[in-house]
This record gives sequence, structure tokens and C-alpha cells, in this order.
Amino acid sequence: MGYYLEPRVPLKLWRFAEDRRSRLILALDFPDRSSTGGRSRSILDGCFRLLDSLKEYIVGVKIGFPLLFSIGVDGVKELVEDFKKELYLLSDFKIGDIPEVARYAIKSLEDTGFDGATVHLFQGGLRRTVGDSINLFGVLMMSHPEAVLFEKNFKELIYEASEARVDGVVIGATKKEYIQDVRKKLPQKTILCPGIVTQGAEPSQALRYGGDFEIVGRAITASTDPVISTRKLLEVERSVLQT
Ligand code: BMP
Repeated sequence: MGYYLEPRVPLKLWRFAEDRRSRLILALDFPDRSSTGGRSRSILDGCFRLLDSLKEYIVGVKIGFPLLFSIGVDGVKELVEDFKKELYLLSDFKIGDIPEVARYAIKSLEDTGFDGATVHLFQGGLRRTVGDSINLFGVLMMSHPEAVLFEKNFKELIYEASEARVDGVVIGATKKEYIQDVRKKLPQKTILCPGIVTQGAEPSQALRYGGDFEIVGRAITASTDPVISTRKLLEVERSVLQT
């Protein structure tokens, strides 16, 4: 198995970004369950409908534990299979384990068809875990206020991100000064920023400070009109990208 040796640009993500003039990744944690009675098949059908209605505006979709436990592994595989050609598929399980187990998890996500995976940087040993083709994104600074250990260890985490061959990093959009700092220190890495609207960061704020992509969940999934909400976010992003 030819594990890759150097960080790479997540090309598929950037290609969609250019084609669609969008930097939006949907966090599909809590799709609308109100009309589904909580049945996993109905929730999955709702995900298909939502992604079909949004796929021309977003570049990717992020899937983590909330959706996995709503629709199961087979449901996730169906979504990945169906949208692989049209969306960047980012798994978000923030892997943190001994290298043998982390490597197994990353390989399994790659085999499922995911294009990217989030990993913790604290664990060490990431050089032994990278897969053949999947992009890795190291969690460098989390968006919630209690993420103080990330702040205390920020310099070390930046160093680990540069050494560990991750292709990108995750930095909360709510922590704009950290985005600015990392943009300078890790100019080659793709920066993903969650925390828009519901957690307090303004739309496009992360892009203005040097972030590359904005991850948005509930501001879209809990909206009464997800398409309109997505288009509004995109409009603001485009106005920033043009300047
Ligand atoms: P929302 O827009 O609904 O707040 O969702 C944000 C998404 O980004 C969630 O899926 C969450 O797990 C993820 N996320 C985050 O909010 N902050 C981080 O620091 C890292 C994350 O992955």
C-alpha cells in the first residue's frame, strides 16, 4: 500500500470551489426529523432531498457521529456513493488514537469513499496513519469557548500540523486571530472554519481572516428554507472573495 509522504492540496475541494464560486461545506449533523418520526430511512431520504437542493451552492458535506447514529453505516455509504461525483465528502470523527487504530479508522473511511477525514493533532504518530488518497485535516483550534487546552498548546499544535503531513487544519471561525496567525505560519494548508452563525461567527468572517472554507450546519439544516439560507451565506462569501 503506497502511503503518501507529503501534504497535498485537497484538489477536489478546490476544483468545486472554483467551479461553483463557493466556499461552503454543509455540516449534515441534524437534518430535519420533524416529518420523519425519527425513522432512519426517512431521515436518509430527507438528506438526499436536502443535498439535491443544495449541491449547486455548496462544495462539500461533512458527516460525523450525529448523522452516523441516525442513518447507520449503510445509510452513510449510500449518501457517499450517490454524491461522490458532485460533493467533497468530509468525514468528521476527529480521530485520536494509537497509530495502528487511527490508521485502521482512516483506511476504513477511505474505503467508504470519503475524500477527507478530521484527526486530532494531540495524539502524535500521525505520520504512521496517513492513507493512500484521503486528505487529513488536523483539529488545530476548536470553536467553543471552553477549548482552552487548544489555546494553551497552540504553538505545539501548529508545529505538529506542519510535521504530521496533514493537508489542512480546522480552526473555529469564532477564533479569528488564530486563523490569521495560522494563515501566515502554514500558508500551504487548507483551513476549514466551523462555527458560523449558530456559534456566533459572522458569515464570511473566517474568509476575511485567511480561512479557506466555512463549515455551516444548523444555520442551514434548521432553517425553514435551507436553500434561501444557503444562498444568502454564499452571497456574503462571494462579496468577500471578489475584494
Ligand atoms: P453548526 O454550524 O451547527 O454550529 O455546526 C458546526 C459543525 O462543525 C459541527 O458539525 C461541529 O461538530 C463542527 N465543529 C465545530 O463546530 N467546531 C470545531 O471546533 C470543530 C468542528 O468540527
